[in-house]
Amino acid sequence: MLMPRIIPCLDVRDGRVVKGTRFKNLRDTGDPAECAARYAEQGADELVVLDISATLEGRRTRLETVRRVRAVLNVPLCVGGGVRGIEDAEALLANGADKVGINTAAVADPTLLSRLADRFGRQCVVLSIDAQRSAEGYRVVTHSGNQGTARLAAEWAVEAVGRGAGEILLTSHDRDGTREGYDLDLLAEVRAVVDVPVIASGGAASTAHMAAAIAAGADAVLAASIFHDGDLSVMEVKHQLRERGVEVRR
Ligand code: 0VR
Repeated sequence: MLMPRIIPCLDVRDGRVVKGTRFKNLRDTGDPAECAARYAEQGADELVVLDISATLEGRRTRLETVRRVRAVLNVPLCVGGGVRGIEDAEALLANGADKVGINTAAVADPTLLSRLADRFGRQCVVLSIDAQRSAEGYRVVTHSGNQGTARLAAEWAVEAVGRGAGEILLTSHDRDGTREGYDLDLLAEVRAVVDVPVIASGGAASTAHMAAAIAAGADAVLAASIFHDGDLSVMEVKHQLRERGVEVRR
């Protein structure tokens, strides 16, 4: 059994780290490279940078942000947000990303996943699923949470892994930024149907939340708010998880 990874997430808009709730009301929380260096120092096992730039200019600075974060990071780096195809993925990987997160473009054209896996290896291909609870179940949402789809999270995860996704970044849109804890039902549903690593995301506010997600089958736990707001350091999270009997990397 691999040790679970603790993954801080930098939501970056136009070159600045931002944080909101349910993808709205975004506030500036710092410089990406400074945040990355702090988390690496604290013992993060991996870092996710999610580019949610609204402007073309912001998307142009994305590669500069990746280069600056890469320069200070000594752990794997996954970059997502606005990745539309092979060229975008290649540019990110060439500038220091180890993995690329894809959401909207993969829902629009699922064959993109197999083309990415064939070209770069499936370990580089992270399918990002943003899911919203609905009467029919957990519905996949795209376009930064602004677009509902007919896809249900678990069945989309199965299809995507079959097409080459090597990992699933599973974000509860309902829990994002709320500090209410991960959506464990969503996690259990996806965990039950795929055998690739699953990263729990959205809602973390305590080590108890993280331990619960790990117990529900998460291979990694991602958090943004609690790290950016300084509630907990990665080091404190790891110490508290060890006290709970969860073995994590030193
Ligand atoms: P926390 O609840 O703060 O730990 O959030 C973790 C995770 O939900 C966020 O880092 C990130 O996935 C939110 N995503 C998006 C977004 C935030 C704002 C705008 C767009 C998006 O497209 O994923």
